[in-house]
Amino acid sequence: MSRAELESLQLQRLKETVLRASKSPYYGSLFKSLGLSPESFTSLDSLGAFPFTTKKQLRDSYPFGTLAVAPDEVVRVHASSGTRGKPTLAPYTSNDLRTWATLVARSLRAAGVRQRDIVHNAYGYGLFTGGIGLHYGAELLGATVIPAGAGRTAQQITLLEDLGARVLCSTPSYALNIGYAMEESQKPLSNFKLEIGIFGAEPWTEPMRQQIERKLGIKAVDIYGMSELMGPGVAIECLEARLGLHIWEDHFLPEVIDPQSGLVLPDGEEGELVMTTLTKEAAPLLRLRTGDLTALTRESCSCGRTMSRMTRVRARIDDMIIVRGVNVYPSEIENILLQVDELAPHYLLILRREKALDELSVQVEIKEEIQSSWTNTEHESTKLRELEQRIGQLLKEHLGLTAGVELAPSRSIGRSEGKACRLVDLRQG
Ligand code: DLL
Repeated sequence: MSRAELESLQLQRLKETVLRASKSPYYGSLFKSLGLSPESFTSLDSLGAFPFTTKKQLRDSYPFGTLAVAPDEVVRVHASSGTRGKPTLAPYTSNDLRTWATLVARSLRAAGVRQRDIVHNAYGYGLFTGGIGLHYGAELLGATVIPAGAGRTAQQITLLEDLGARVLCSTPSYALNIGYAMEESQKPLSNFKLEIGIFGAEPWTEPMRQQIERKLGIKAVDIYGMSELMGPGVAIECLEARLGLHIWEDHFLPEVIDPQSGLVLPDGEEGELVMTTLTKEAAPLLRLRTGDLTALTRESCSCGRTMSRMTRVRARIDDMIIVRGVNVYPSEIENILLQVDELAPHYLLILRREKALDELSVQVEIKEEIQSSWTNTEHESTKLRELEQRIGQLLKEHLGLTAGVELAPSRSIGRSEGKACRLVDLRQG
């Protein structure tokens, strides 16, 4: 689709969306207080005059303030992970579910999944949209789905080996966990038929992608989504380029803003992703601030797809840590740690408050083979201390961060089955 065709479709769908949204209690009263009528939206640019919707506003309108259809038209409800307070709910009409499955099928196709494939789905099933979202999309594509869900890792490995899945879907941290468990089971990679991984739902880095690809012998593809918008399948990397995630712009209208000023940023500049849904019926959203940091590009992609791409989400704005005046995101620390050869990709960031100052300590596991080659040698403690100092220096040099570094024994840091929890905040006691 050309840009002009796409924009005309977007405008038509935006007008329908605004009309639909005006029927919800939340947007209805907002339109009234702003003196706006759905007819005010005459161009895509006119959306710029509309205020943002924040996650706090969604939480405050819990449970169904943004519902724009009669309750009996709702056929399913999911919820955001709710790691920060009350969850927000995501209601769907039957059309919404059809659109969702279609977009996940389209995403999987772009990631190289085919009808003949076996898809092992290790995203959690339930209120979280990962499991069920990937499930119905893969089925619509005609693939065979193994609804493994998250957890029981030993059984996952048996199923992967016996059923010969070519595609693994999970969070990146769980994929790594599965990779380590496969290694520990001492089964050679040649026993498995895995070739593609569809990983998302949490921030991850390029070095993490390389580690996962090496451990599992696959190509890893980044998939983005959010329950309030739909679930997984809002954007995905194409297998051909894996250079930014194509946003399905016939269903979502993306903007990137400066999180402080709220001004819309030009393509290529990193800021907060803001999304407007274009086809959602049950709970349409206008200019939702996602809290995710990314940049947009409308440059053409070598795969031939014309829809814009977003760069890999660098971080959630809410996850920013401020240590002694330095602002840092967990993924930036991950980027450094995973490039140190002696370290395993398992880490935890612990934030404490000492005499009114925030202190960060970085706990990271040392690779098992390194640990065993140093254990009980004369230089063990010197080597450990030198490595801690080297990591501390790298964090200082690259991020300006002063942090304590603690090397943790192999397998001592808890493994994730869903979204990894990297930060332990002990500041409130
Ligand atoms: O995580 C939906 C999903 C499921 C996406 C499976 C991909 C795969 P929520 O639980 O509502 O929905 O969390 C949404 O997760 O705002 C981002 O902060 C983060 N997130 C999702 N995908 C990515 C990604 C699902 N590829 C929140 N990279 C979003 C980085 C991601 N962060």
